[in-house]
Amino acid sequence: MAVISPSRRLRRTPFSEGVEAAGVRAYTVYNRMLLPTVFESVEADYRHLKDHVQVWDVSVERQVELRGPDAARLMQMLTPRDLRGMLPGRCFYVPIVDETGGMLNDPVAVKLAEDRWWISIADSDLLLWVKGIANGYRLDVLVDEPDVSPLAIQGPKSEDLAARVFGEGVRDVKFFRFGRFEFEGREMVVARSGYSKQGGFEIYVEGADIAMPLWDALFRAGEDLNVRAGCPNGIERVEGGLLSYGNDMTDDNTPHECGLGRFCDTQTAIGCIGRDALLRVAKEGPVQQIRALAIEGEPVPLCDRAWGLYAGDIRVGQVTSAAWSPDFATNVAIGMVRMTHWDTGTQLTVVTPEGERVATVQAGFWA
Ligand code: THG
Repeated sequence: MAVISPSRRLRRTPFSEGVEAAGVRAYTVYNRMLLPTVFESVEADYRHLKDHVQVWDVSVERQVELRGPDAARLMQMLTPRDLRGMLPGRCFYVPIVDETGGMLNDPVAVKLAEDRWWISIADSDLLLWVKGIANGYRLDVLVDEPDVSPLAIQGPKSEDLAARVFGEGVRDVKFFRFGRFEFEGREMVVARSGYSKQGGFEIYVEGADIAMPLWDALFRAGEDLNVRAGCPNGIERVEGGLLSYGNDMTDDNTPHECGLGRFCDTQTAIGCIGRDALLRVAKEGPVQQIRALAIEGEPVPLCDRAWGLYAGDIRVGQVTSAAWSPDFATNVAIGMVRMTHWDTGTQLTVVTPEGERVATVQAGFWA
């Protein structure tokens, strides 16, 4: 494949210097910004992530900030997850839906205060939708993208590394909650979260000027922990069933099709723009749903277009992410499968660019 030409439209991040010095080998584009995908190799990065600790430049997880008296009302308009019980200091994984119940994004909502929220977005232009709603409904709320760039610490040794830089107090931060911790005189939001199943933290770095000092401090502090630069790993996240917006689901899918029904309280999410549409579709139940699939044979190539899933000649779904898993010694995959063929153990044919393979519907994800 050819390289991508750099330009101002393709944004660098406040950590790009560090990422380049660490020897990044490949990037993807996410929210019009650079997201590393490979350092040593996807397999070597995977092994290291599962055994040690990595620091990830996930600046592409841009924040949509809501600030003002109508912030909480606006947040609830965006999602069918009931936010009434959500206290400041909490993070919620929230499906965001349009008026048809279609998924627009699957961010992490961070409640800083009753009148101040960050929506830590996946790869779609959510800012435009949120600004449109705020203005269309004449809400008393400011909506913008602040200078905040998340930096993730992921892997089994991430708590030790975080404690060395932010103090022992970070050990008490519970999953999907955050605390405020000081670094070089600056208060930082540090949450226990991240796009891996290996555990870790996400630091919401406010102000590009403090980004490289924090990056450097983490690498200095983690030398004997074998800390390395890393990135969301294409093998590990499929094993763990972490969905990728734009890959595994789009605005054509409801949260229920995405297996995100557990994050919907559509009955009580009063004000949610997609509520009526979701109440209608939820009555019938989804006719297709995300499934874990094992694909037999040699390692599959990267999945850059949907691979058809067939039962004989009949198309019954598609595979949207796949990778060879060294730990499970099979190709692990995420697909959308029609109801008639989604039961555990169902054997299907997947058409990969390298030919047909047997794909078996799994009971759940691997990790
Ligand atoms: N962290 C932050 N922002 C993000 C991501 C992140 N923005 C982009 C992208 N990732 C959004 N998508 C996801 C997908 C999965 C999860 C978080 C964001 C996730 N899911 C857990 C799971 O499925 O096991 C836990 C969900 C829960 O129980 O609440 O973490 O990673 N800041």
